[in-house]
Amino acid sequence: MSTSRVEQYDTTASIDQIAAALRAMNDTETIGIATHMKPDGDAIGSTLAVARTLRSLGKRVSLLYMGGPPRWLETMATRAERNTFEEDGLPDPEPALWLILDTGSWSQLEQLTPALTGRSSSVIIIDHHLQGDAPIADRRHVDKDAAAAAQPAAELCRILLGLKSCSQLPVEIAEPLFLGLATDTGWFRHSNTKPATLRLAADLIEAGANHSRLYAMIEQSDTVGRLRLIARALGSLELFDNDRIAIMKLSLADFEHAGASHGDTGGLADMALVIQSVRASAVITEQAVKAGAPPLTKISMRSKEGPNAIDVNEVCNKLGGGGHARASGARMTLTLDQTRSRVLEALLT
Ligand SMILES: [Mn+2]
Repeated sequence: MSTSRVEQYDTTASIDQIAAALRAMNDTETIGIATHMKPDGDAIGSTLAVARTLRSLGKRVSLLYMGGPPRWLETMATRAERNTFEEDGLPDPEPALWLILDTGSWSQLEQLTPALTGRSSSVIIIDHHLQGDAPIADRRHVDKDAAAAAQPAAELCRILLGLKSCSQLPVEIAEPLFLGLATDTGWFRHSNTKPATLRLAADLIEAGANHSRLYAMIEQSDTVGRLRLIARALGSLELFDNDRIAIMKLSLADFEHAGASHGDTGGLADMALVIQSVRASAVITEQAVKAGAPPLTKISMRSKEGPNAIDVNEVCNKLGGGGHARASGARMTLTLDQTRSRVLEALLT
């Protein structure tokens, strides 16, 4: 009799074991490092830090970003650290090992799927999300209590470099890690900010991370187009359920009129949470598709801490997505208005 069960998306390898596996890599073999589509501060920060650590140990590393990196990446990373799938394609030669940080979901690894399929023994995941696809990698470190992937990534860098404390990390490794922590916690304001998050942040500042420079780089370098896009999103605001639920939507025409790109939507879902009565907020954006393809939308959802807080991970699970209890997302092959109905239904039931 055979029994089948779905493998849980949980930790199967310690950071020590992952460090040992990376150390054991032959110096002629390439370690591919990748993260989720449209990488954010944590995705970039944790991958850059680990790549720089491995390179400093003489390892051959190939970093790859997919789906359009943020514009500040040019400030953070050298050209060799800014390879994109769109411009550079998959690494050549093919990596002997893939290290994926800040995701473990097929849906977030789109263009990498052919390279990763059927080779779970040579894929390692370091993540902090509640959901993922366990079959991608045999060795997974999923720290669901970590505020950012940068937390386990910092531990990996520390162990690889044989340091006692993260305060001893070289500044070029400490700074991207700080960026990951800061951006995934909304600059240490969100509920995922724990004592361990702040202790690591303190260590990284001690190591030389310049937090005010990073803040200006990330939060004070918007384009006019982004501000015009925010205006259009706020103009679309609808409130439901006694003003507890906020929904905003952006069409492709909104992006065009604002002179904005899809990379300009970061933080939009947080904005409606400034309304006292709002408990959960969703932003739905129309995505560009090839001619003849079904419509595609992206949903970004946030919720506020407090009594009877809405678990937007559960809500997004109903829509085929997921993430965290306070920050989650999904994609749907529907029109904007169809998605709006489904989002509302999922939030109200
Ligand atoms: Mn993250």
